[in-house]
Amino acid sequence: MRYRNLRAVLVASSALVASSVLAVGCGGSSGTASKDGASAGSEGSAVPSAPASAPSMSSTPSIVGAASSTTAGTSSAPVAFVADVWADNWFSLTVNGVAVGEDSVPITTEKSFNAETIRFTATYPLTIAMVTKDYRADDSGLEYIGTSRQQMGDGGFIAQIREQSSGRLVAATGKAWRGLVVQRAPLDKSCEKAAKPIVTCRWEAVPEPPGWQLPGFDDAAWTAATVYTAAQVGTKDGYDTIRWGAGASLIWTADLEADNTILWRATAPRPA
Ligand SMILES: [Ca+2]
Ligand SMILES: [Ca+2]
Repeated sequence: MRYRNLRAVLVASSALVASSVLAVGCGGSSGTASKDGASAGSEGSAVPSAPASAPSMSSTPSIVGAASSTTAGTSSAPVAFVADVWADNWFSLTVNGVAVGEDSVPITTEKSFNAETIRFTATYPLTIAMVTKDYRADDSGLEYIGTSRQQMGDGGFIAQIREQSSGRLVAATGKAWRGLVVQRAPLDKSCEKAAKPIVTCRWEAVPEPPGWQLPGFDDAAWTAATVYTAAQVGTKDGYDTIRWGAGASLIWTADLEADNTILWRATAPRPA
C-alpha cells in the first residue's frame, strides 16, 4: 500500500532528481522530502513485510525475492538467507527490490538501539538496498531539544547476510557499500545549543531517486562508506548479542552527526 504511494511520489519527483535539486530548509518544518516515517520502509508490491510493530523480525515469514526463479538446483534457484542488522537508530532492508524487513522499533523512539534478525528467500546476485536513519527530533537534526542534553545525535550501523543452510557470509557492511544522504541537518553545527533549533538550524533534503532499490540502478555517483570502530559509533544494546563476521564493519557516511537519513546499496554475487 505504502509502496504504491511511494512510487507515485517518486514518479512525481523524478524531474527534481534528474536536476539534483536540493530542498534546503531554514525555519519551519515543511518542505523536506524525507521526513521520518514518510519515505522509508517501502513495502514490496507482491508480498507485504511484517508490520514495524512486530515484536521480532525473526518471526517474519520467508518472502521470495523479486528476481525470477526457476527449478531448484539451477543458478537462479531461491536461497534462504538470514540477515543481522544493528542500527543507530533505524533501518529498512530491501533485497532484489522486495522489502524483507525493517527495524521493529520506530524511528520516532528517541533512544532506539536493538539488533534485528531477518529471514528471507532470494536469488543471486543479491541487490541489497537499505535505508538508515539517525534519530532527530525534528528537521533541525537535533535530539533532546529543550533539555540540558540537547545535541546532534550520531548514527552508524552494521549488517551481515548469511546463507541459512551453509552459514556462509555472503554480504556485510564495509567500504564497498555506497551511500546517498537524503537528509542532512544541521548544516551549521554551531546551532547545536540554539534556544529554538527549528528556527536557527538549517537542513537539506533530497528525494529518493526512483528505482534506487532495484538491481539495474546506477549508484556510481554515490559515496563509498566510511568504516568506524565500535567506540566511534558508541555501540550499545543489541550489538553484542550478534556474532558479527570478520568481514562486517560498522559504517556510515563521513559525517556521523549531520548525515541523518542515508540510502545504501551493495551487491552480493553467488559465492564461488
Ligand atoms: Ca543516534
Ligand atoms: Ca544526527
